Amino acid sequence: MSIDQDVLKLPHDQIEQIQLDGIKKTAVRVYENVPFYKNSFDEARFNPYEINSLDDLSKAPFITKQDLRDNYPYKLFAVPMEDVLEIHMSSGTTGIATVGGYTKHDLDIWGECFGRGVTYADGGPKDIVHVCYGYGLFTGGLGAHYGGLCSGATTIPMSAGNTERQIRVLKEMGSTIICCTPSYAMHIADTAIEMGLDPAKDFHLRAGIHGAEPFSDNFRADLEKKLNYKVLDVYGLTECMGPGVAIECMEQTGLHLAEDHFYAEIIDPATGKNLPDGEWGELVLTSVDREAQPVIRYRTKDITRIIPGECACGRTHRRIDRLHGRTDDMMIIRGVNVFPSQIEDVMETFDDVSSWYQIELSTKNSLDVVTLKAEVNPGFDLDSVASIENLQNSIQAKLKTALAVGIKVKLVEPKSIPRSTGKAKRVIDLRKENEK
Ligand code: DLL
Repeated sequence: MSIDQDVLKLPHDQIEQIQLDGIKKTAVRVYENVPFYKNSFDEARFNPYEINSLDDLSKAPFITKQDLRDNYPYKLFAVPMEDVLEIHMSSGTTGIATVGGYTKHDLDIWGECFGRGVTYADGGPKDIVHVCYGYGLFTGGLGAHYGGLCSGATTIPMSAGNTERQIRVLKEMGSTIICCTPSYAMHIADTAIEMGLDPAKDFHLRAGIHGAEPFSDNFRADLEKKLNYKVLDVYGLTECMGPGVAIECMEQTGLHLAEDHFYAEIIDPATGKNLPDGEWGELVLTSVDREAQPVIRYRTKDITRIIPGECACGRTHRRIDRLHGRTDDMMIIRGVNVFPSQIEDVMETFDDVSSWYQIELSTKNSLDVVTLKAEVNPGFDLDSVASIENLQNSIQAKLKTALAVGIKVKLVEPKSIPRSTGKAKRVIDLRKENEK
């Protein structure tokens, strides 16, 4: 496999033709091979033999995570099991895990999609790609691994964890592109600094391909400064392949969808109706050519928008905006809808507060209580009660004005919030436990 750069610059009507041709075949294939689709298309009176334009797809019913769970483990496979070469699974922390199956073709496409990200970072055979997403059922490690190989780069399968060894390898083996969650990249940088190194000089990184969790522009700027490299955001999900569905280029103005493999719609999550380009809503994805487990109109619950217009890099595949959260991240606090990213936006306006935070939801006297634990930056005097109270009160007041809801702020010492080698846990919901 190698990365075809021409397909990334095709006129958009040709990309749409690839999408239409692929989806026509895929919709018929799932209808004929997967009982779930036969039933759901019939129920919605959607005829897969009559797709004549991409707009016709909006008549198809959605598929949700619950449908994937209900069909656990293999009932959504559209090929015989002997054609399935690999299986991945989502973590299943909020219920039954969801499964993803891949044929040889699906693995090739996956490698190509993530490998595009390596080339977006101007990377290729001369690069050393250091993969410290977790290997295993999580799609991060192997997805980035296949991408590294497909781009022709030397690929180091570090997996996540053992941070001191990551640092030694980064320093001694000349890794130029690092792939891991943004929070783990920050943890690696901070640990290196604590070890007396200057990762901006001692590492040889040019780029990081970071994703699997939201991260703010400030967090990105901080990372870029500490590691002296450029951060490209990568999006993906187990249900639709894994990382590489969309990746940023060096312009950092949104993530190019791999439009020859995925058709994206943005819908209003409340009504399910399609929204025009530019408007924020829920991302819905359809597989163009996945074999083992294609999805038709998968509701991702991720909130983004299609960025109108073309990217300055000249690639024609449309871009989605950086994700600000998921419809199910939304907390309803005393009737007010609040997203963690809104809290983060307020916190970022305070210089003494770092980007490590955790939101704790609890119940007291049947009322929701939200406590924001935020680490102060090293150097802030936590021994001075007056200065802590002052800062806590100012953050609380600003949150109240911005969100119209009372949030208790508790400033904590640097490094007191647990670090993760994978996705950072930003919200801890204790409300069910409090009810017991
Ligand atoms: O997180 C796949 C992945 C691995 C993506 C490595 C990027 C890099 P899941 O564990 O199934 O798969 O979680 C998918 O993570 O629906 C989003 O809510 C969130 N997510 C993924 N990428 C981003 C991102 C992997 N770049 C879920 N920004 C998705 C924000 C992201 N959230």
